[in-house]
Amino acid sequence: MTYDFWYWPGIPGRGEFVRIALEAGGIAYRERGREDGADVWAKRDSYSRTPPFAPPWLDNGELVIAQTANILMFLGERHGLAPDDVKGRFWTSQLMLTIMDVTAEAHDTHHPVDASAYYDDQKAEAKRAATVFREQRIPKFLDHFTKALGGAEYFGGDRWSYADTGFFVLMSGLNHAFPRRMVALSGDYPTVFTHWDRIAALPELRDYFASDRCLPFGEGIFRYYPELDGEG
Ligand SMILES: N[C@@H](CCC(=O)N[C@@H](CS)C(=O)NCC(=O)O)C(=O)O
Repeated sequence: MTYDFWYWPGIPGRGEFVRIALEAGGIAYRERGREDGADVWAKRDSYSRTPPFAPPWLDNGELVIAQTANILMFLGERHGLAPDDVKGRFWTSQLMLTIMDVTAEAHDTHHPVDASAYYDDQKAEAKRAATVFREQRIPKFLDHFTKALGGAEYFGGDRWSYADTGFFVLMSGLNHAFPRRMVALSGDYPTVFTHWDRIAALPELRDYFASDRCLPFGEGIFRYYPELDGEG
């Protein structure tokens, strides 16, 4: 069985959280939004039952599942990408929802007023939002993920889950958007920076990272504007 995976072409975006779990889990999928002639919005509008509001979504012909964290909970259960006890399942989902919260906040640093307007039209507000995000929110989240990891190798204990691969995407995205700030924080939160490296080194992801399926962040949710990265 091969999943149809739908996301915008050209950028990793929120789709990357799902894509990396599919790749790490060795789950067969087709990246439908990147195929010639694909029309993501038209496809979305074609669903009459359980329609997605926005990409990413997964379609296996029987189920159409949207919302990044929800898709991952599904994949976690179906494909063993999360612990299978109640505590572990909800803990993994909880972490993933927090990762998506941080992601939304990171997006809002460059588009704090209007997601459909140009960055140039909201630069002053972006600078203000980015300062708060950089100074207060990133450390607060890194502190939380340090506690969440505890002394364990992975969030769920002794095996990686979709929360670990999702965390990897988040750290990579933050590093793309706020490189100076992340370097400055790396000494204060060594546990989570080591964890980021640990997931980067997973043998399950080696082929993916070397493939053309793995795209640079570019102009997606995580964007690099030097003026939003502060002094470090
Ligand atoms: N909470 C949703 C957000 C989905 C979302 O905002 N998707 C973006 C792309 S990353 C989109 O295309 N949104 C179109 C829209 O909101 O109109 C999730 O986590 O999947």
